[in-house]
Parts: sequence; C-alpha cells; structure tokens
Amino acid sequence: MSALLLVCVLLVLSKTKAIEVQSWTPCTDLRPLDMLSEVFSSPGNTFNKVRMVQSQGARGFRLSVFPHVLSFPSTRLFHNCHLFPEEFSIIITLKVPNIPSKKNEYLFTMVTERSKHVLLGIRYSENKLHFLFWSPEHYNGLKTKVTFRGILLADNQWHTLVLAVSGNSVSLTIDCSVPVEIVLDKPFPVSLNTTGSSIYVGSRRRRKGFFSGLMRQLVLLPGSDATTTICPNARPRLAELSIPEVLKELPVKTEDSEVHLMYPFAALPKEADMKVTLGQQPPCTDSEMSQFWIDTSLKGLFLCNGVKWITVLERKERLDYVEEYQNLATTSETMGLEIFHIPGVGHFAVMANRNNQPGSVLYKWSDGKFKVHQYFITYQAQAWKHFTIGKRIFLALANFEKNDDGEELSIIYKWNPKKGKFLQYQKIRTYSARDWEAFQIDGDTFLAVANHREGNNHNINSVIYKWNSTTGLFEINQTIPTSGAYDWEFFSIGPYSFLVVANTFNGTSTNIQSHIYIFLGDTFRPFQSIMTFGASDWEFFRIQDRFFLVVANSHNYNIGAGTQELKNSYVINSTIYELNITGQVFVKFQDILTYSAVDWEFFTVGEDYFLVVANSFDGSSFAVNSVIYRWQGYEGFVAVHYLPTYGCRDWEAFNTSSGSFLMYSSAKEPIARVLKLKTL
Ligand SMILES: [Ca+2]
Ligand SMILES: [Ca+2]
Ligand SMILES: [Ca+2]
Repeated sequence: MSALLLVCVLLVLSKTKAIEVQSWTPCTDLRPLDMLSEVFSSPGNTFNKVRMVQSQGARGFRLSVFPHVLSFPSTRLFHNCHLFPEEFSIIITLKVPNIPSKKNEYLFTMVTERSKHVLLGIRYSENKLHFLFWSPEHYNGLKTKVTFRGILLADNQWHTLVLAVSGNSVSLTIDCSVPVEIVLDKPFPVSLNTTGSSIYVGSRRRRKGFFSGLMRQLVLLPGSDATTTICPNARPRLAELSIPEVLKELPVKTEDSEVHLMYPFAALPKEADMKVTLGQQPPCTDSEMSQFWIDTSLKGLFLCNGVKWITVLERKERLDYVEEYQNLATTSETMGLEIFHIPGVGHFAVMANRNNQPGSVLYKWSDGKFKVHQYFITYQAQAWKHFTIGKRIFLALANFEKNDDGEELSIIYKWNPKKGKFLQYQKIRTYSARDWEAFQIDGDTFLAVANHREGNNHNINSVIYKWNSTTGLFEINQTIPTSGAYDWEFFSIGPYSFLVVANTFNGTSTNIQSHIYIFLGDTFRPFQSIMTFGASDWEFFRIQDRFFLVVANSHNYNIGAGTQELKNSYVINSTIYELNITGQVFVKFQDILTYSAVDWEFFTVGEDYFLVVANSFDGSSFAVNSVIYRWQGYEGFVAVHYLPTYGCRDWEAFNTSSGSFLMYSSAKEPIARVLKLKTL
C-alpha cells in the first residue's frame, strides 16, 4: 500500500467512529463501490442492452431490459467476508419523467437468490422514498421500511440522493440541500449477511416495479457519509462520487435541443386552410383575419384579429451557451473594466491597464467590435467608474501608484462632446486607490474611493466626496475607516441608501469584517458587519422582491499573533446574503466555492437571472474556470457554464443591438475577451 493510500484509509478510519469503537471489520474496501459500472462489467451484461440517453446536459442509462440482465452477485462487492457494512451511504443520480400514483419503482435491491428475500433496497413512489432492509438473524426477523415523505423525485429533473446510514440514524440528502434524518428504534444491523444474494439494479428481481427513469449514478460507499465528500457542489443535481466512464463523455446533442427545435411549429394548427405567414410582420386587416404569423427570429406566434396581431405564443430568450466573440490584445495586463453607453455616440469599454505607457485604453464599439478610441496615462490603474451629473458625463480613475512627480492622485475625466474624448477634470489625492463608486441620493451626487493602504498601513480612511454644484468640484463629505479597502458598492432598497465596503486585509489577517453602512440624516452610519475573507468585491442584485448581496472572497490568510497555524488558502467559499426584511439584516443565503474570487457580475437573459464569478487563482495556477450560475429558485444559484479564464479580474455584461455579451479582463495576461451569449 502506498503511503498516500495508507493516509487515505487512516483518514476514513478516523472519520468513522463506529469502526474505532465497535471494531467492525470491513468486508469491502472503504472506497466507493460503483454498482452501475459493476453491473455492466458482469459477464453477459453489455451496454447494448440498455439505452444511453442524454438529457439536460447529462447522460444516463434507461434500463429497459429484463431484470436478470442487470444484476451481479453480492460477492463482487463484499469479497473479504459476507457482511454488509453497518455504516454506509448510497449515492444515486436519476431523472424520472413521471410516475403514476400508487406505483412503486425500485432503484436497486439486494435479493437472496434462493428465498428471493429483499435484504436491502431503495424504492420510491409518487411522493415517498422507502429504504428497506432485513436481517433475519439480527432484527427479530422483521423487515424494516424507513419512509421519507414529501419527496418529489418524478419531476423530470436530474436529482442526486445520498442516503446515509449510521447506527440509529438514516438521513437523506437531495441535491446537496439540507439532510432529512429519521431515527430508528434499533440501529441498522451490525452484521447483515449477504451470503447467496445478488444486487439488482433498477428492480427487485421482478418485472413489476421496474425503474422507468434514467440512472446516472449508483454507488455504495462503505464506512462513511458521502455528503461531506460531494457537497457543497457546483452542480448539486449532478453531484458525483463515481459514474461509469461512458456517461462522462461530453454532451453532443441534447433531448432538450430537439424539443426546442420543434418549437413553436408543434403548436401550429393542423387545418389545411389555416394560413401562416413567416418573416417580417405582415399587415393585419379584415382580410388577414384568423391568419397566423410567425416572427422570423422565432420570437413568437401571432394571430390576426382583424385589427392587430395578438400574441399566441411568445418565446422568451434563454441562454443556450457562450461563444468566444472578440479577443482584444491589451496594452498590458488589465485590472478593472468598465462598460458604458453615451447616448447618441455608442458603447465604450475603458480598461485599467497595469503599465503607465501607453497607459490605459478606452475602446469604442464599432461594427460589432471594440476598437481603440483614446489612451490615458495612468499609474497602475485599478478601476474606472462611469457616472453622469445631468448631461455631463464623467469617468473616475483609481490610480494605485504615484505619478512621475511623486504625487499619488486619482483623476476624474469629463467627456468633451466636441472633441469626442475624455479630458482631465479634477485630481483627487488617494492612497493606493482600488475602486471608485458613484451614486446619487436625493439629487446629490457622491463619489466614494476605496483607499487600500498608505505605505504598509492598511488601516486608513476611505473617503466619500460630494459634488458641489457651485464650484463644480467634488469635496470631502465623510471619511470612513477601512482595512485594505478593495471595493465600494452602493445600493438602495425603497427609500434607504446603503454603501458596503470590501475590507481585504488589516496587516495580519484577511479574516476581517466588511461593513454595510446606511445613509441616515446626511451621513453613512454602520448598519451591519459581515465576516469576509480577503473580500475584493460586493455585488448587489434584486430578484423580484428579494434583495441580495454577494461577496467575492479572494484569500483566507492569517498569520495571527499567538496562533501557531498559518492559514493560506485561495479555494474558499464566497457567500450570497439575502436581506431579511422583517429582521432588517442580511443573512447567509448560499455559499459558493470559489478560487480566489475577485469579482461578481449579475446579469439577466430573458426571464433568467445569472451571476458570473471571476475566479483568478487556485493556489498554484491562474488558469482556472470562471463560472456562470443560474438562479433556480429554491435551489439558489446553480453552476451552468464553466469558462476557462486566466488570471480573470473583472466581468462586465452588456447589450448592444447585435446581442448580449460578457467581457472579462485578465490581471495576468494582456488579453481581454468578449464572449457572446447565444440564446435559444
Ligand atoms: Ca465597486
Ligand atoms: Ca462586481
Ligand atoms: Ca465587474
């Protein structure tokens, strides 16, 4: 046994109390036993007896054959002795379109070949999941049925179940959400004898109760609860411990896309005299009465009522996939990225580039591409913020370093419509400025700068400036103590205005509080403090009547005085908080595992809500995936697209007449990328 394997086994042993206390001897290896793979590697069982189906971006098996084909002797799993583990978990990923009421279907069973007794198994019905087991010798000869109620599996979605058994406890976790536990009167038998039994996948050795859905994963993990291994998970519905190799291949063409291709033609009436017009919007008068028109861009089906076209079916745009659109070679590595629109002029992207020469660059969108429009001399530029005061258009630049004259200044530029360029307007003394935020309260315009540090001191003031309309300049309005401030985010909820700061580092630790402030009277006052880990960005967003704040945690680092441990981790959770309106406090809504997250961007496509995270570093490499998450209601945000990025620094979403786009900057290579959101 290699040293590494030994360590793994020891870890598993030390995690599993029952093993230490009751000296249980494992009859199996303490590793995942992939029963789905096992059934196909048994003699006589081949893949051509089942159908592999791809659905919702993942593959599974449809087990439409005779039960005997999908079985194998239990000895293939329990080769050291014949006892079923007393502590274990079973991991199943499945997709069930629907199930008639009162019908039961078996996911798997362990059946004695001679007496046909079900020793152990899992079956489900319309709204229940039953875990069955029987130990003739050790459970007074009584079969036990543990029932989880209100479990709606047959909704045609992928689901991953973890059923974990330990002593008196049977718990069920669905899609990595909160486990439901049932406590047994007596513990699970310590020596369930598997002699002479077989495992049946998708049945109980009979045709009745055969599993009708798709199965993607069926794993027995002896000795521990798999929940801690596979959860939390970026794709909780498809959380994976072990699946057959053949199911891992990349999706080619999904069932869903076929469904979409049929739409909306499937909805068309069949009558021969029904006239349907395709293309541009035709006239709708008496003579076109009762005729149909399909919008060429497949946006919908319309019916003429003799006066105007009435919407019959309207097709909401949905995000399908993301496509590389423009690779922009930048003058140097880019920190912040700001995209804005000047009415009557067009879309612009302004980049905070690292090098002073030729400095930072403003790009203008023309002919569907970003092209260089203007250069700015900047000093380790970190971020730009676009804002307007009346008809005046401004850009605030955060410079991180001193200029050639040794002055540390951040600059406000103003758009000159005649020259079609931004010109320097006001200089403001800043301290390793990281970010500007601009906002308006009751008609007053404010700017807040995130001062990161002065020399080696990170505990300094950040400053809020207010526009003085008489002088036409920004003046100091309030100072707020910050610790390695990285980002300000302004938001308002009803009549209330808030500012939240991302505090990154206090000199010894990144595990520090970031603070939310509320504007009362004429100043910002503390509202709530939230523990953050190298916080680098806050993003506020709203979904219907719910208000959220998400933090990008970049680094868990602590050289804390008195503690021996040095914490230094980049792969950490970033957290979404939701405002509890009655409690007037933001509470944790969802943790998402991120890789030195430095930015979150919220955007919408059609009726769907998305978040994209800038993952920048995994502790050894800058080549990490950034991830798009889609809002899925009760499940929260679920990962839907993984985008390879390199030193990703900032994401921005924007729309032009040619579609919806995402753009990101890289702090580690001189390339920025524009990605197109392809919709259905
Ligand atoms: Ca900001
Ligand atoms: Ca952001
Ligand atoms: Ca951003």
